Amino acid sequence: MDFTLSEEQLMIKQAAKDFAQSELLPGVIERDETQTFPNELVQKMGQLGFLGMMVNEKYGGSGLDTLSYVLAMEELSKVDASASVMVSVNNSLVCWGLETYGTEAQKEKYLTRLASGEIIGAFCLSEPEAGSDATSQKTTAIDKGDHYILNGTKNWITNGNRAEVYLVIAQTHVEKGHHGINALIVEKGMEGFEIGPKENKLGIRGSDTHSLLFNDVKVPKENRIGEDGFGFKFAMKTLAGGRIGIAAQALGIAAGAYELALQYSKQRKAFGTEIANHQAIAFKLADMHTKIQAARHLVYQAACDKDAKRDYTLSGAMAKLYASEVAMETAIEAVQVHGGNGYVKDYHVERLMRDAKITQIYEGTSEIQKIVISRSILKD
Ligand code: COS
Repeated sequence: MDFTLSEEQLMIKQAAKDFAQSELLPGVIERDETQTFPNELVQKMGQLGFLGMMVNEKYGGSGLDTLSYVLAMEELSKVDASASVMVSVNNSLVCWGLETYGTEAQKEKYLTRLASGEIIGAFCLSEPEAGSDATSQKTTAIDKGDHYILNGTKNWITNGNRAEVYLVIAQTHVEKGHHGINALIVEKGMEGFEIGPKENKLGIRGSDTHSLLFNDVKVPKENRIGEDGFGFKFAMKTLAGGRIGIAAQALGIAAGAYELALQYSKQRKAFGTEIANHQAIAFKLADMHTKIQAARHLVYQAACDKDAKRDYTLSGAMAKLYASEVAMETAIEAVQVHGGNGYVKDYHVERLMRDAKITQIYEGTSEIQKIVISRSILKD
């Protein structure tokens, strides 16, 4: 594969890098500590087109390819994974799902505002008892003719409070199992829709994660995405692309940690020389660099598969599985290279280490990726 980037792709990568350095880096430690992320920063990401990167321009998006999106995700994630998860969920799960499967009316009403970043969306599949086992949906959407009545609880929802539009997966026909599940567009403020307390998380602490409670929420039928019973397929297809975004986030966290370790190792002296001159450190850097490049190829491959309209379920799962392992490993080693300084917040690597962990968990744990990969290679 030739991953030579076009001029446009290089410009996007540079724009994301500049934005990360000038706007995200200042205050990233405080945002992590206080678990906050100012609206102005979200608005700026919207103005720069980061929130609807792959959406067609006619719906207010930037009309870019997946590889450009991945490049931007990588650069943003090097500095602030809380910002990049917002970007990933809005782009891959919410906008892509609506653009691909929504009706024209749904796109006009919701997609245009989501793609421009005027509002943010959330994707609501996980429940207290349905994370990896996603078919076991307890949230119900009972068909009442021209509307559904939605009841249940969703857990660990990214953009939980910030979002205005929520894509909610719920069971309509229990007897049909996963073929009876629907995806509904729920708006903030609908009667009976409550946002639970914010989760106090290990990492990506600037991103707001909440549980959501639905108590007899009346959702119009025109808010259903796709045919009756399409909801589980919708979730699976959407997540297959979402995993490319999270793989790119993991890649960015790994690359960010590596760059900090490299820089530090050329400055810090021990035993009369820069620590990079000690083979113990140089070999760590060599391992990091090699694994990151391997992860990058997997991530770019998955993005290129999506752009070329090839099946990307397998390549996306492999990219997420590997890149998230590399992120965790690299961030731990970057802390080690920094020694005592790595353990304090000012040097950023401890935050990257905490942020890395979630990439092995959300949008399908590493174990789920192995199910997807093994089923794919065994089915032929
Ligand atoms: N694209 C389209 N359809 C898919 C699909 C994909 N990538 N993956 C699964 N499906 C379909 C299957 O084809 C099947 O439909 P049919 O019965 O019509 O053939 C249906 O989904 C159920 O699939 P399966 O029988 O394989 O279900 P399982 O419960 O055995 O496992 C996994 C499905 C494990 C792959 C799924 O539950 C999963 O991805 N879980 C993780 C969910 C997740 O990522 N949670 C995190 C929440 S988002 S932060």
